[in-house]
Amino acid sequence: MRIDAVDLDFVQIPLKAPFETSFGIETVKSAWLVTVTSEGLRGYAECVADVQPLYSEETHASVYFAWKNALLPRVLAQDIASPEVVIQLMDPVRGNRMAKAAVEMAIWDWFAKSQGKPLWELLGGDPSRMRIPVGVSIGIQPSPSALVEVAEQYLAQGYRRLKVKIKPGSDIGPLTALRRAVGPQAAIMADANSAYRLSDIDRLRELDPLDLMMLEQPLAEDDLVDHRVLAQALRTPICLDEAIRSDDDARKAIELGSCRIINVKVGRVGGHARARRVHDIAAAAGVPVWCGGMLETGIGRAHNLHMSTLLDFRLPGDTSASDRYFEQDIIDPPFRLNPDGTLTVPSGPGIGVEPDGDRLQRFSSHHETWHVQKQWQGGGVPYGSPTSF
Ligand code: OSB
Ligand code: MG
Repeated sequence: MRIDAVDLDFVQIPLKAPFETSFGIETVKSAWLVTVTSEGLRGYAECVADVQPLYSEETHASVYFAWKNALLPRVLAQDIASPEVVIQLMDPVRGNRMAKAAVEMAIWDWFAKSQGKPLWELLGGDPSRMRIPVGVSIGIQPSPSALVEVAEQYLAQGYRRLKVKIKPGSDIGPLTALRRAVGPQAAIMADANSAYRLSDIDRLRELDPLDLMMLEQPLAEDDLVDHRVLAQALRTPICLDEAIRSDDDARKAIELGSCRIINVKVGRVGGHARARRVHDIAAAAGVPVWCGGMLETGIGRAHNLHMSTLLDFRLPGDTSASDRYFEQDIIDPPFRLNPDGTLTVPSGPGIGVEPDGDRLQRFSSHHETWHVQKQWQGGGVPYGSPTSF
């Protein structure tokens, strides 16, 4: 396939409730939606970069810059034989994995549609996994009792595990209250988003009696070495999120013993092909993975669900239902939680969902189309001048 046009939509959707992490508080989900068009078919993806470089270095502005100046010039006007080659075309560009992933994922959707198959089939998912067990990620709450109240509502809805955001000063207390309230059987885990240092080891050891499923990314976002030390000192399994940026990181983290579980985010590792490699490496080592989330709209969520059909996604993901995040999703119908705490993988061609026209209009504050100039022969930028941003 050759891409005829790329559409970018910048969407902003209010969150139902503020989401607080060790980085700060989010009240609105904002994202670039990317649409690739070729031969009359459209492929959709969502970029998981955020306004500020807090979770990762990438931002809405940096991905725009990377697409315009480095990535799309390498992809547009190429004859793309398979979705697997897309990441290779972009390989000379360092980093910018979220920007790369969005382009690659839109092209995966396009290829699946062109074959009339759901994306999970192209990714090599398992037909037995059409209902994905899901958990919910709960932001830092104002008090332990507020956490218990929110958590009990999610359990009543059927969510299969509770992930609690923690930071120094809001950790042992709320988690202890939660464990007491929901009992020993409930699956609870914590995510620190790099808020601790190895010198906090005694504090983190106090988590062990709480029987958490895992502690996600307690230490620095680029660290595998201190995580190894911590992993050996704690009974609670360590799961890495931020620190796994590639399949090589996954291999090293497993070899070192820096984690016993991996959170796979397709955007964080540069797209589906790389996420699948992270999955394969973990599977070969007997390390379970689960699908993380970045408060995605239905477009990114659909991609995550298709990825979650691979067999080593053995633990509930952060791929919660649309109404966990938004009054209105960008897709209609939204993703709904099945009573058994699962989300159903869409069965139509490609990701099986698309942005609803009216909602896109409501939530999009900026739109531009980049047309590929067919005469482009290399050198320069192979698309028409985008409007300024
Ligand atoms: O660390 O997993 C994280 C959201 C934004 C950025 C980072 C993270 C998260 C979440 C939310 O935990 C997961 C979700 O429900 O999408
Ligand atoms: Mg995380």
